[in-house]
Amino acid sequence: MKLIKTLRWFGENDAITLSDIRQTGAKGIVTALHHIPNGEVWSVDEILKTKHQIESYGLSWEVVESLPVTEEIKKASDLRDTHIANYKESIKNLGKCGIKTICYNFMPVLDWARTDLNYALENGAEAMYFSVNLFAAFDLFILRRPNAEKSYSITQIAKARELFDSLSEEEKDKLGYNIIVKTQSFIDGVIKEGEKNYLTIFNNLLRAYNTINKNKLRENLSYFLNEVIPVCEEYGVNLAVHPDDPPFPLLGLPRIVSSEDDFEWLAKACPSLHNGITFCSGSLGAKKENNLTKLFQKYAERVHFIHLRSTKVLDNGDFFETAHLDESVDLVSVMKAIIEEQLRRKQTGRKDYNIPMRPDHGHKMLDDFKRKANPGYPLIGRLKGLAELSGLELGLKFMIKNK
Ligand code: DNO
Repeated sequence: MKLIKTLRWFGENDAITLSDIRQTGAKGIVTALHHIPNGEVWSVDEILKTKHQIESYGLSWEVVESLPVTEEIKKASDLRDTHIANYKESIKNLGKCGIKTICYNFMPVLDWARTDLNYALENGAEAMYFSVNLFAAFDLFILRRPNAEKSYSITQIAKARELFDSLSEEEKDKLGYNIIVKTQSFIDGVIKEGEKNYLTIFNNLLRAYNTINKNKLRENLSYFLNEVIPVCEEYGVNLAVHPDDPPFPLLGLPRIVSSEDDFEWLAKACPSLHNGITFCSGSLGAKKENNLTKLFQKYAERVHFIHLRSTKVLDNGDFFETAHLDESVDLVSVMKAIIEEQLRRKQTGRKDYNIPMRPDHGHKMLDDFKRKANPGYPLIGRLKGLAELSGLELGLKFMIKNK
């Protein structure tokens, strides 16, 4: 019984190669068919090409991250049913090829958000940081989203203004580009690398959600799940929703996978265990009220994929990605709960007790500075996380067994 150690790979364009990954101790790959446009069918042929390529390195394709749920499905436009039909076809094809875990998210427009991709740590490594006030500055004065001021208090607006005024023109451009394009394009975001008109396009995408509140977005997720989960059941595939990152509303958009309350709703909306969760400790951990261990324990039976990293939340609400095993975040008790869940699955005859896990993100360190990896996905930083987490798992398992 063990967690399946995986690393994410972004395909041919990734500066980190499969032969790098196989030296890290990871056995599994987490990837997607990034060359297929969002909303189109993943054919058996295309799936097998990537699967065989991964296997030629002695690795296995464990998880799809992500099979993108399009904006059309999220906002229930006229194209929704066509995209859902294509999604079902892709699930079927993945199932036939033996790839049984699919991660996806239901965040409108923006997949994840950070304001600084190169936050300098004391030891010389770099992490990713989210500043509440800088994000507000982006929203109010760079994006100039209509009615944005309604999302902030007067004090926040004043702080954002002060910050904005302190930025050079170059820094302003970089902030907007990083939030809208750089952190999104490589994970199949809606705006592609090199797009010049990104501010206008982004504002238009946001505008489509003016009439979609939390309840409506929940309705759209429920509709999607009740369509696709029967196909998952038929082909033995598990879906695993990724939590919102960060787990609080941004840009006036609704958020529906951020908290215990949301997980409760999700489980009720479609009770099948194929309707599962990607337990991402780093995303969930950016909300102080989320008790990671309790949250894991309560929804453990639905967890089909695990992302482990630690998030340090500061008093002003800012957060940054601290070392994977930073003691201020109790991943030791999360890992213990994971092992207990594996034991429970084994004892109750569930076959999926070897849950896939990846160290999520990683600090940029050492030789990482010589390579152009995607933000959050350097090699050495993730290798360090993987090694630490694997040791933690082994030690805890030993203790639990010999108790
Ligand atoms: C960022 C990732 C997310 C995640 C998607 C899953 O590093 O955690 O992009 O892959 O939200 O759909």
